[in-house]
Amino acid sequence: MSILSARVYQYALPLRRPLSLPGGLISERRGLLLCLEGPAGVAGWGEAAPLPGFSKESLEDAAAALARIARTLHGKSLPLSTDLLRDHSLPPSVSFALESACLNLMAAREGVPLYRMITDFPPERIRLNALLHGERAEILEKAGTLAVRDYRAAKLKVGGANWRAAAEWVAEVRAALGDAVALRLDANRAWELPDAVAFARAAAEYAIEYIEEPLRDPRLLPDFRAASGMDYALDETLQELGEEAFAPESGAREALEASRATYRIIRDACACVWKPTLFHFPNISACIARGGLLGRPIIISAAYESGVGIATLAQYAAAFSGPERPVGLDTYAWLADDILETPLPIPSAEADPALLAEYAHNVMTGVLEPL
Ligand code: OSB
Ligand code: MG
Repeated sequence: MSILSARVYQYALPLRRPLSLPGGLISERRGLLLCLEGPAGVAGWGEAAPLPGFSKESLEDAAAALARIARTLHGKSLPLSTDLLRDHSLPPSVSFALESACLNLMAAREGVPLYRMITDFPPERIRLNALLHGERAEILEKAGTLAVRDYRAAKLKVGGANWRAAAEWVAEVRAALGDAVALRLDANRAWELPDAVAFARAAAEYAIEYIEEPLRDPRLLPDFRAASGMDYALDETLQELGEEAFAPESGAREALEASRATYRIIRDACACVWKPTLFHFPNISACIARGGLLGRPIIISAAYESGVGIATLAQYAAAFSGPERPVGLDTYAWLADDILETPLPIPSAEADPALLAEYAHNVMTGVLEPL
């Protein structure tokens, strides 16, 4: 199938409340959409929404790169050659937009959801974790509702100068959650090893599933696990790994043997949190689908994308995380509006990826600004 047209749009969506990011407070989410059109009017959408403070590229960088690659796509046939993509050395958000627009177009043409382009294994639903982020009182109130809403996991941000205060906060949230909901933590690399270990020992009685990125220095993650007994997951560290870590298992083992430290960091991780908007390169999906990252479990996660991006991430979640492992799509709840005719049925404890794919076909192009 050939690409007949490639259009780029810009959106700005209000947030329910200002979001505090490393780069400052934002009150609206801005991003870019790529719409590829094939024969007989079938369309495939992809989203590039760099997150200030987390993405290396700015929105302006992404817009320039997306517009540039879009101009080369007319008449190209799908699947695109990886060489073409590498030649353009696209920023991660744009690489994700392009991959997902192409996969969405191929899927639309076959009348199936995107995840069928990656896997034959068809989960009818995915599970979502609840994100506990915001004011203290709100977090406790939300935590108290999750068990009856059938959530299986919640994710809480921890960190800060005082590990004792962090452990007390975890105790309070665990009390509000009850015992039925798994509790995941994220320290965004807040601590030196001794404080992280002290925290983990104090928090152990609150049944922590894992903590994302406890350490300022990720090379010490295996030591953290050995000393504290707490499982850790990789997030920021993934973005710093070489591409050899993503190659399928056998090749990766050899390549990684050369760097034993990296091999241990991945091997000892209980999961890898993958946010395609923040971290992506051509062919990464195929590499991971074939067992890259030493086959560690993948938790697909969002970065405050619009409904187009979130519905796509639900497809990736179906393909990479499977039906039982809760994934991180709850950032959608922070948007006060969407560019879809019908907003996605999120927040919720579970979702049907095929249904979300259908919702995401109906983009309100009238509210978008052509680039
Ligand atoms: O630190 O994991 C993070 C979103 C944007 C940027 C960074 C992070 C996040 C999330 C996503 O926490 C939500 C989730 O993983 O459940
Ligand atoms: Mg994280």
